[in-house]
Amino acid sequence: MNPVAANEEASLPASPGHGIAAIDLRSDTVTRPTPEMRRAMAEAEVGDDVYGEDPTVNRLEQRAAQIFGREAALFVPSGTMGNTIAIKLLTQPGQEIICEERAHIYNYEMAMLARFSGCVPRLIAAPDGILTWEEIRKRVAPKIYYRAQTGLVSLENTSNMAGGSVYPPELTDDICDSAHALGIPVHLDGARIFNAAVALGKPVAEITRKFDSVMFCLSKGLGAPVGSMVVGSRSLIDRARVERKALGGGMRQAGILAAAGLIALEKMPSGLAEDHANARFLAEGLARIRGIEIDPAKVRTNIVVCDVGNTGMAAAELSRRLLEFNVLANEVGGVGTKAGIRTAEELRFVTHMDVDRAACERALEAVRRLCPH
Ligand code: TLP
Repeated sequence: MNPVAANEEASLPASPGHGIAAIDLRSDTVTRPTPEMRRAMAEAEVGDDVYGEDPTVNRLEQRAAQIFGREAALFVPSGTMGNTIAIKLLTQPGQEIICEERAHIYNYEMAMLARFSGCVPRLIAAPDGILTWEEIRKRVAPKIYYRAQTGLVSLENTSNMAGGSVYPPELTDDICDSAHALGIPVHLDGARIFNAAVALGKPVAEITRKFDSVMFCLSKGLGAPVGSMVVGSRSLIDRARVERKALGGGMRQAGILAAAGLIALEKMPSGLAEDHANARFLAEGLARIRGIEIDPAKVRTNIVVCDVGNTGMAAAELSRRLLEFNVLANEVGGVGTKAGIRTAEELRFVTHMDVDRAACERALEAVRRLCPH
């Protein structure tokens, strides 16, 4: 379908905000559990998971380990906790962690890498959020006793604030091999690794096999209400269980949540391709609006980050005015830089299972109405 024609036909609420369901493109974290998940939650067999006695959590952990081709997995309440635990296990206080400047672990995790692990970030600004070994190598600390040593490289796939960009597997393999050759472990913030896998047409096990630890989220595009997982070797996961308890993440009858997680893991990855197509559709429409900068060809997963600086409106204002049309999109400026200065006017649209093509058409039409032609 011609997206422009579709936009022109798209209908908007005559009286904004009244009785029309919101089109919530703020994040894929807003997805609600499916009826099948709710039934499974109600019927879940449970026990006390701090004693290792919750059969549903145990099943979820075994299944996640199997899917990722690893020895073990741990169910954690959030992606932030999963990253925090992995970073703690792979570093020593006083070390540096190399990551991209837009990384979630640096910008949105309340400085837990410093608070819990005693590390500092060594940032790299990379085109589209995709690091290479060549760039990383230049930031590895010299082996001199009075310099803080590089303790970890942390990658994010997909790279959220860079517009859901995807690492080519040859690049991540190369980064892992090269870092390991220097004795540096590599963590993957794979909150949206299933989106990357779908975009690449490869299994998650294949694209994550060389990382020392992998965190992925059940509660984003996969639709579970709560929960993330850390996967790795048996000894890493045994130690991860201790750190999870230290953080207050020991959950008791968590099988209620794991039951939804199992469905997220088994059934939901197949729906992600549709979210990706909707994001591309949104990006193509946004690219035609004067003042909005976005390259639709770069949109390969479910995230669209566009620069709205030339629309005459700040991103925060556009976000606020979209509310009049019941369209929700977050202003996300300030995590990346251009020539060392924080980028400011960025708006993010995230597609997911609770927004269909018609909703995306309505969202686009709302942006068109607000931006001068
Ligand atoms: N991301 C959220 C916000 O915190 C920005 C979002 O709406 O995208 N890693 C990545 C790459 C993430 O995008 C997120 C959440 C996390 C980790 C943390 O997951 P939670 O929210 O479960 O702690």
